[in-house]
Amino acid sequence: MLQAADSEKGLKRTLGAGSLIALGIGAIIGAGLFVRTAAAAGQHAGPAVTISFIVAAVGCAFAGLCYAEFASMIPIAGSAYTYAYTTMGELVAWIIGWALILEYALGAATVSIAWSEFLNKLLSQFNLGSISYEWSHSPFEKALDAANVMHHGIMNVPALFILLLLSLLLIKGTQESAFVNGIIVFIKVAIVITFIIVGWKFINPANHTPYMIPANAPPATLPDGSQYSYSDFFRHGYGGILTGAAIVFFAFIGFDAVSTAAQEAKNPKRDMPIGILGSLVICTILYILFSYVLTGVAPYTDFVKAGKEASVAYAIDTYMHIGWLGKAVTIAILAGFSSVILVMLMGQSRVFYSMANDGLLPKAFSDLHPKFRTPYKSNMILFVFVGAFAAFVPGSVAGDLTSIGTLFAFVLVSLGIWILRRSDPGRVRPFRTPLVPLVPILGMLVCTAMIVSLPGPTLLSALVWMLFGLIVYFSYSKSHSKLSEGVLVKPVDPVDPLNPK
Ligand code: ALA
Repeated sequence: MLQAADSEKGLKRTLGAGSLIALGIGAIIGAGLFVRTAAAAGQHAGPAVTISFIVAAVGCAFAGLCYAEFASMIPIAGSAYTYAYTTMGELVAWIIGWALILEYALGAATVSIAWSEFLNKLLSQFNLGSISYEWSHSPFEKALDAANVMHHGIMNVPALFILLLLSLLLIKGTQESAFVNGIIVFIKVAIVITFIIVGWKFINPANHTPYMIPANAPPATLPDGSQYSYSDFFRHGYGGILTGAAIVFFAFIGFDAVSTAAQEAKNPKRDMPIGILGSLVICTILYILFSYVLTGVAPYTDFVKAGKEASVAYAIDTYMHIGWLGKAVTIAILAGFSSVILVMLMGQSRVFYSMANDGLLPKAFSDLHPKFRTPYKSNMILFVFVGAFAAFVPGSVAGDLTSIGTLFAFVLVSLGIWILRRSDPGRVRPFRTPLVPLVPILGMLVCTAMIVSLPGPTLLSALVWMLFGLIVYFSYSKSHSKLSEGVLVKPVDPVDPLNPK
């Protein structure tokens, strides 16, 4: 990390504001929009999931401005881990790095589980049968089929399959993926806009009335036959909107990718905030319109029942009856998810790479392939780790953990900007977060509010994960740290398949 400063100085400044916005949009539209929106609407916010998107976007905007200051100040392309290491010391960096594992690794697992849902949908849309419930769900899920037979998940094989495929692609590090990624970004945005325009005519005003879930809403029957009650504070009204925000927050994850391109921006001072906020604003508008149409086409209660899986394709097939659109959406979503998984797996291996270079993780995480120059061992270890979650954990749990990890990193980054302004006021800051400390404080507040609104057991799992991280740090990383040994090694940068130099 410290050392990486030298090796990354050579990046060319080629990106203008428009390219930065496109980069952000490409990294963010995925399972958050196409899967988690329906879950948030069905279980917590109802049609008011549109407001959830605004709350999540506000949290992202505050944190995003803080990210931009770090990104412009520290002369390397990197993640929050790198910023923290340089400015707040090793322990905070470790904590952020450990939280980022939740963001990237579990984010990849969540999207691969969503990929599995849509693959099954595609097979049924083309009458090609389906992968059985048992082999496309985690052991923690069960559902009644049409014949009233109960099925229990065993393992999510399609999720594992797509992860394997993309891990192999990353190991090979083909530069063609940058081109393919560009096409996928275009398809993703096109399909969102098409759904909004075509779906608008199918909105049934009754589905939007009342707009927030009332406290006395009747319970819905889940696919496993049990009842889902809306009486809990976080399952109706404003509490529901807040939990909805924490869930759809997933849809914004990845916008910090823009900040990692700070060194390639032509004019970071002007273009970084435009890139970060521009992609956020455009996505927020698309997300609000999309979720407005989705909850207008189908009643929100459908999304806890039959339409729980592959919800967008379900709504089109069930209420709009436009066969071609359902199929086109499913294909586009499968392609779109693949690009998000790729970015997340790559982001994770980059974070591992930096941590291993600093000595905090074993060297295997930074070993490069002799021919492909990619961190292949790290990619393989990551596949096993992410694959275990994808195969055996429900998508909703993995998704919530991803949101917690990311929100937590946002809180620390916001705090870091505030601390650094006081501890090192004279430092050169090509981009300055406006209104410090107000913006960092608001960022911390909104993100913390979203964290605490997530389900208790998931919060507990995240806490256990973070404590486990501290044990690893104090029992291994601290004593192996290159910084503490005073050893600086100049690493060779791995190939970045999505951003070839
Ligand atoms: N924002 C990305 C998605 O929604 C992670 O899939």
